Amino acid sequence: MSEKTIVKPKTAVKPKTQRPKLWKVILLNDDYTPREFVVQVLKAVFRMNADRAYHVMMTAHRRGACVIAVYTKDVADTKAKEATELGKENGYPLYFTTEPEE
Ligand code: TYC
Repeated sequence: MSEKTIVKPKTAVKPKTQRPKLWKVILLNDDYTPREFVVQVLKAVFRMNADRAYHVMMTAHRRGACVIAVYTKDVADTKAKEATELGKENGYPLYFTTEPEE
């Protein structure tokens, strides 16, 4: 038997931390929902302050859509549904959608 020991080179193993993919919640503009109502929904469902809610609402109003925040898929879906539902209950076509981040 050989006395030689085979030394395997140690390769540094990068620890892989699995981050869940995040989903964007997007606010879509429409012609009917009152601006103030959109602001109220943004404050209530997405915990925004008045200034931020107004800014986000105006961005969607001018550009047609605005990314509101990113969450895990479950949270994004739930919040988008809840916010859309609030509009519906009040007779408005206000719509929130979700989309995966790149
Ligand atoms: N465009 C609406 C209006 O002029 C206001 C509005 C803004 C509606 C943003 C939806 O996502 C929206 N009353």
